[in-house]
Amino acid sequence: MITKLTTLEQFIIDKQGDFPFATGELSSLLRDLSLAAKIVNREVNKAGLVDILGDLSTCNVQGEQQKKLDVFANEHFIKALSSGGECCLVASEELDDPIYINNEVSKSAKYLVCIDPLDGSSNVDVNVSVGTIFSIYRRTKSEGPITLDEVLQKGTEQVAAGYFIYGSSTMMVYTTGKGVNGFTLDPSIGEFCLSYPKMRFPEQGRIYSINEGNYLRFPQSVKEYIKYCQQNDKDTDRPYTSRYIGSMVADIHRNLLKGGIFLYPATLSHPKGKLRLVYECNPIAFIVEQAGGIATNGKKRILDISPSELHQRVPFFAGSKDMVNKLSEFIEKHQYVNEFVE
Ligand code: AMP
Ligand code: P6P
Repeated sequence: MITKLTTLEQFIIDKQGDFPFATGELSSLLRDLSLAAKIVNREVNKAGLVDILGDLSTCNVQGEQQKKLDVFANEHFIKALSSGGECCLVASEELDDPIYINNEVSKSAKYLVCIDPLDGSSNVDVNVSVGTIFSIYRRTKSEGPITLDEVLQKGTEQVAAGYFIYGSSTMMVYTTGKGVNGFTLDPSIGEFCLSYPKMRFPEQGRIYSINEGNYLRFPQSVKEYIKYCQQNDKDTDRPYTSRYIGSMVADIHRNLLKGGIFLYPATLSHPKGKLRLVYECNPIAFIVEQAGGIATNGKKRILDISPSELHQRVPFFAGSKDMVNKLSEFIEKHQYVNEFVE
């Protein structure tokens, strides 16, 4: 039960206090992200009312038709990060190449940000929750202009990661490696307020999230796991419940609160998996692990994968420890072979 109002601002400053030598750069970067999210939230909440729906003629690097809100979100996060001065590079799902922020202040900044500005954006038009996913790394070089190889760091190197979810309420959920905390935006004061301190997966999960429309194209191990979830077994409280929103942030957020597993395997149409390692899976994996869960590509811990390119895709299984461990039993039994799984 929360009895005291703690704003995100107060929380960030309090946590900075745990690092006596901190300059405040990370705190400022987290604030820049929360500001951009408030601006995006304002537009998402009235998407049906203004001419912001509909498709742009352009396509993003994924070859997906860009919705105006995708572009709007991308622009505003880049603007906030560029003007904040604490980040020297932004890598975005919406852009082929990273943005190198060369203004006087930013070019010597020690952080870089990888972001999916509006994940699940195809759901905006049907009023379903969407989200922003972000990941913060330190530069690996202490001088000279930042280079692309500094973006391709393992997920274990993340300084911070989190998501904003624009749903029935707007929340920020993030970690800096010392647990996961959730903040709900109070529109009446324009502040994110601590609403879910120390978030942890419930011990037992019984929700599985997967697009079963791809069933015929799943590896045998995943097919058998789905059948396991559907079997009657009182002792293990099965059948489980199937819930799939189609916005990973929303599915992960629900599973984090209620317990569950999210699965996006490699399929025939996406032989490397669909989800992106650098700005979708790594930040979510950091959150999941910090909340007591597991995140894997079926054979390897997501955070241990060395990215080979910025828009690399991976198979992604993440959630409650007991459920991911059970899936792994099926994967081991079938030696889940996928040439793209390291
Ligand atoms: P800074 O000098 O502000 O970049 O902070 C140096 C390091 O201290 C960061 O990379 C974090 O590891 C930690 N730190 C600083 N501020 C915070 C904060 N507000 N929350 C969590 N960790 C922080
Ligand atoms: P499918 C949204 O496009 C996204 O990247 C994730 O947010 C979501 O979990 C997944 O793709 C949905 O993909 O193929 O099930 O529509």
